[in-house]
Amino acid sequence: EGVGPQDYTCIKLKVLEFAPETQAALTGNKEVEGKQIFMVAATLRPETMYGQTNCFVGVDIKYGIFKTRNADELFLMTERAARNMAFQNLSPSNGEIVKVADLVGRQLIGTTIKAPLSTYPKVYVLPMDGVLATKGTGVVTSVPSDSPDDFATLTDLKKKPDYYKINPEWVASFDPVPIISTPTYGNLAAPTICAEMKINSQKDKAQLALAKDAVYKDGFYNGVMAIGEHAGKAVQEAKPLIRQHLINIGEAVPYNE
Ligand code: A2H
Repeated sequence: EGVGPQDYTCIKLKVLEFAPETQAALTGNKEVEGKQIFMVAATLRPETMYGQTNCFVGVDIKYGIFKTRNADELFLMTERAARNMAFQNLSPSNGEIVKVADLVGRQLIGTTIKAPLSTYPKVYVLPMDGVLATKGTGVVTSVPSDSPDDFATLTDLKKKPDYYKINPEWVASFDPVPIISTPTYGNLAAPTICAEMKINSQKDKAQLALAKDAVYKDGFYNGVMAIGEHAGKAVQEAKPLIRQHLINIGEAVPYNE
């Protein structure tokens, strides 16, 4: 990271229902009532969105709900991301940031969202240790089929729901979905490489960094879509098409930092 500008796709994860205490805290907030709230996740792999099983936040990270250029829509993300977006034509006016609520990641755990293209109609917001407040939006959408970090974290949560203070039902039926196939890692690249490298937890950071690199490169250069409108096409070809489609239908926005 930090080598140069990064072209992200920000995926709009529509909030269906906040965790109960958070819903209570937001009730009566006139700026929030009647608005559609989106948790906004920055990704480098828009073509993997079919495989979303959940979304990750950092429990101690501070988030805000911000006005956007669309009066009916609010974005939930870090203030740092809101500041960047304010100079990318995504806020009410150039350079303007309007925050309507403050939240901390812990309050978001258990919130349900609608993740664009996901085969699961409703997924949960869950905790991840490694979410950085200083990258993207501080919200990470989880694709455990193709991201070793996401797979290792989801596996931790399934093994130790009490330790991570989550309801086991929020993870139990959410298995990785085969979405991309490669000759080296088959159609579940992240679970395959985690097994091969004996990665047992999100805490295996050095191993995960190597796995992430290997799967990312292999998926990009050798991957073929196994699901969706572009099934059978190379990932390299499908990636910009899926990205543009999500932007066209209003479910994603381009974002740079
Ligand atoms: B990627 P780069 Cl399937 N903290 O999206 C930690 N990680 C973050 C983050 C944050 N604040 N914001 C974004 N990310 C993750 C999908 C994906 C991603 C797949 C495979 C690999 C992969 C689903 N998660 O990233 O440091 C997001 O996860 C491997 C590079 O800017 C985002 O893309 O290069 C990626 O890290 C951005 O990482």
